[in-house]
Amino acid sequence: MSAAPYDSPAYREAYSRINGMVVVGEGLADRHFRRLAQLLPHDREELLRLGAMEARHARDFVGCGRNLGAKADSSLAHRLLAPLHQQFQEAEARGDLVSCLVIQCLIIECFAVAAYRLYLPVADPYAKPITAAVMADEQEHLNYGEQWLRPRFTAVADQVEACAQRAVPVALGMLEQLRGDLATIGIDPTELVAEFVVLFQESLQAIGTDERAARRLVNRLAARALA
Ligand code: PL3
Ligand code: FE2
Ligand code: FE2
Repeated sequence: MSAAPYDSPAYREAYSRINGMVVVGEGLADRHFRRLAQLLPHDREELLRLGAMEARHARDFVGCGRNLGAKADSSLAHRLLAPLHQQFQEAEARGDLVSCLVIQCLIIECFAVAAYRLYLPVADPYAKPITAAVMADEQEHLNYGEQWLRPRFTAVADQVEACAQRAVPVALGMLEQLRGDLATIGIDPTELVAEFVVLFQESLQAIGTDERAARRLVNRLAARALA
């Protein structure tokens, strides 16, 4: 997919909205990890460290926008990310730690890895190394969630599935509103959904879901976004 040139007004405008999504999403991830640090005192230090990485990602991506002369447009981002954040808060309020972990460490992190993977080949020379470094961090965040859930799989399987049913459509719904802007910066939105599906299925399998069940679940949840 061919992107508009980095220095064109069209690119800059689309970038400010996508960059807003990324910066607000990273800030939210920071808050979620700090909540998780409270909920899991045993892993407090590690979770605070992961949160601090998210805060740095937010700052680094602000720099990417600044480098292109694009100011992050966060109003759309706040609106689009609110439902997912709300699901996290509701889960926390009812003491559903498993859903908190699934929302942040599996769904949001799979989404981030998928997005940055597709952005990497079309990123400008300033953003490219930053994106590559961030991607490696996100993988670590994903791994944290997988490692927590895997040994407890039998006990948490139903909660994981119920959470995915609610949160994955909301996560993919955000992309609907970004399709045009993604295309303008060179990311095929349908490919992004497909990449997310692959990663999320892998995550479900990594925690113990059998392959057939994981494939059926993700395909069902992504059917609308892929149509
Ligand atoms: C987890 O660490 C952070 C979650 C961030 C959410 C990312 C939203 C991505 C939307 C599509 C962005 C394409 C990538 C462009 C990068 C400037
Ligand atoms: Fe991040
Ligand atoms: Fe992350």
